[in-house]
Amino acid sequence: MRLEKNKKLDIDEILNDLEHYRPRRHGWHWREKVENQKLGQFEYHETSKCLENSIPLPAAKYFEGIDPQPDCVITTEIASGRFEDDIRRMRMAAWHGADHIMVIRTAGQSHFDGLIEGTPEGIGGVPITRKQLRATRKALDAIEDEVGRPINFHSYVSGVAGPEVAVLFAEEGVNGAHQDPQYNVLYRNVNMVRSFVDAAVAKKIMAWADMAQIDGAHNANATARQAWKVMPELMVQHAINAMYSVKVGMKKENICLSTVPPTAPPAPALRIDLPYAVALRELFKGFKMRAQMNTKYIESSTREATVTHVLNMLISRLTSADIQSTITPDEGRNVPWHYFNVQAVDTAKQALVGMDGLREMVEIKRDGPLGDKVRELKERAVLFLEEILEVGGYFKAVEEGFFVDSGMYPERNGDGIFRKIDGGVGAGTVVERDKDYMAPVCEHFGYNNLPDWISKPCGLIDGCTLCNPGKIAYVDELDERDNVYARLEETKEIRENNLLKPEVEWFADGYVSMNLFIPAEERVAEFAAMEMARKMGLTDVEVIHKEIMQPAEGTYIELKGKVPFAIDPSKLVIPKKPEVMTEEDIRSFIKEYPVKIVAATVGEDEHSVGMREIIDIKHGGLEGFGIECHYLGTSVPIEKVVNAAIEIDADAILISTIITHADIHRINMRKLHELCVEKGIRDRVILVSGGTQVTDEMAKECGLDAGFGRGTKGIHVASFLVKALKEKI
Ligand code: Z98
Repeated sequence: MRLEKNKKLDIDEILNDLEHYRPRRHGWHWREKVENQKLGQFEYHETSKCLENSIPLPAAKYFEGIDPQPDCVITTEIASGRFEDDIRRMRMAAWHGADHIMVIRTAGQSHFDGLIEGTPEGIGGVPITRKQLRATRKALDAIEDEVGRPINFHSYVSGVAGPEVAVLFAEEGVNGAHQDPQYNVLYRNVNMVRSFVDAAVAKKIMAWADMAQIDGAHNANATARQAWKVMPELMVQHAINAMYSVKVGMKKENICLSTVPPTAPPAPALRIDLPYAVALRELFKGFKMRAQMNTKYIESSTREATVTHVLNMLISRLTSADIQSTITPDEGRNVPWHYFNVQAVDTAKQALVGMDGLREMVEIKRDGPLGDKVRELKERAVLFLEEILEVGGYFKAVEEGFFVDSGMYPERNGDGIFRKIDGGVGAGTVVERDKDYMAPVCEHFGYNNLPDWISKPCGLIDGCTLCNPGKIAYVDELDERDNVYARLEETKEIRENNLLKPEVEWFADGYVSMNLFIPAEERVAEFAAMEMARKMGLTDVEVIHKEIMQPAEGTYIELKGKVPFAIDPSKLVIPKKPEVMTEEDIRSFIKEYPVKIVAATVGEDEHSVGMREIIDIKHGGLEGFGIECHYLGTSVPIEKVVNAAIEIDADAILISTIITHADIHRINMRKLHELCVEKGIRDRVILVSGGTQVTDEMAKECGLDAGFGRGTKGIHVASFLVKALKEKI
């Protein structure tokens, strides 16, 4: 399957013959770092290979369109509840620079006790099924070809179905997963013995598939009442999962610590987070750092989240990050907007590239408070581990509530998470293998009573599903109502007739977001805003963010709601997009053919700002391109403008008319044209008019060559002049 840049992903093509689709590769892909990479006018020290197709940062237009890609993998989390919508968002994110796409549920993947099939719609995320994974991998295979960089596909190996999920992921070419038995124990109340046995099996399979593993330590940070108090515990959790994984046979470079800066402003964040980051990287040399973004203190403000994110990335650049994660507040407010995902990816790209080479100039000062804190944190973590040994090991420690306690170790407040060794989901399900236990599969953890002469266990059964993918049983939709075809049917009319509806979560859901400032106190503002939205015809109105500007003066509100209509784009009257030349092309023409213009606000019109902005160098006006501008002022009679043009032998006359009373703007435009004809210069001089009410059509009707309305910039006029002059040469 090949994608065409200007064509949408075709879901029918993805679903076609999915039964036989096989992932092209296994394993994780790290970005390929390029030393001293030269792009445009600059040299970069912490970037990787560029993409073949991408959307650069908005300011790239001032830098020859370059799109440097940081050296670390960049993550985005995408899970709208429907994979057919997720894949479109993945493509957009990939074009902006994401190469780690986590398909998650915001809650509950680990509550599934077995594998499910088909593609049921998820609540707050996508339920992981074979069909969903396969369709997504197929789309990602095409997307990675399009952007020119492998994309890591990722989800969770958790819950009591963890080992089955791991096999499924290995079969379907999933490249990374969260796997941490402690997560199940602490947050999902899976029995601890079961969770660790399952983890050994799952990790073994993940190691075969060369998947990257992310642990779950960050969840202690997000769950703890005061997130920075669990810093010593976070290190302990990392240590337990990391060593357990090494013992099972995972490569160190595939084991990623999910590390999160524990605080956020208004806390003095860096003073706490930076020593923690340094201590962690020293203790865990050789493992990979997945720099998770702080989620504990993100609420609904995208601005606040962005600042925290950038501070987090300052830490990544001052220390190290192999994977940089991005999260938007949308997970919390259940609005998986495409564009916020993309913006968060851009935030990461922008911040990391902006801080390129920082460590060559700035050094972390070890003597002083940072060094002391680093040492203290390590000591606390080591003492924590020693106490675990003293009480009889990890299981005992969990029984005694050692974890997610609100005290900073060794302080303990007795409010940690307590679990019993014989309690929780799946308790009592672990049994010792019989002496003659034998499993004819290759990647198998633990005791397996295979005869000595067998070199490949699955040879006994003509291959396991990892060695012989032909054996994988593909089950299509099981639910007659909840399946991808039924969902596509709902939007068929819109798709087939090429209609357009705004969307947020799913194709054609009709959702829009709106920003309002209401001059009232918070509660009144909230309800007034919702009423206003309903009066504007929105349904399902919900406030998604609010901020008090001043208790009495007013409140800023963001809300979402649905519009009931669709638009037929074939019925739109879309004026032709004016072609704008590049600044360089305009400048080089003018250098060769010097251009002079006369400009004025005409009639009895004292508005000077519009015309001045078009001319002045500061905001990209005509002067900046080397055009010689003779500005005559305001309220200038047409005769005077024409005479001035004759006097200096101008190439063009630019008039500005803001006042339209009694159609004076049209009268003046016509007069300009007629006077130029009368004086015999009309063939030689280009006539242009501008103003808030002016349109190109109107100006042409009045005999001029062009008209420019609202939003015009110097470059638009300069482009037009150069093109018109080229025709005359
Ligand atoms: C992240 N946004 O890390 P459910 N296993 C581990 C996890 O950390 C998680 C799950 C499973 C965060 C997401 N993490 C939080 C180690 C979740 C899956 O809700 O139990 O399915 O979570 O990127």
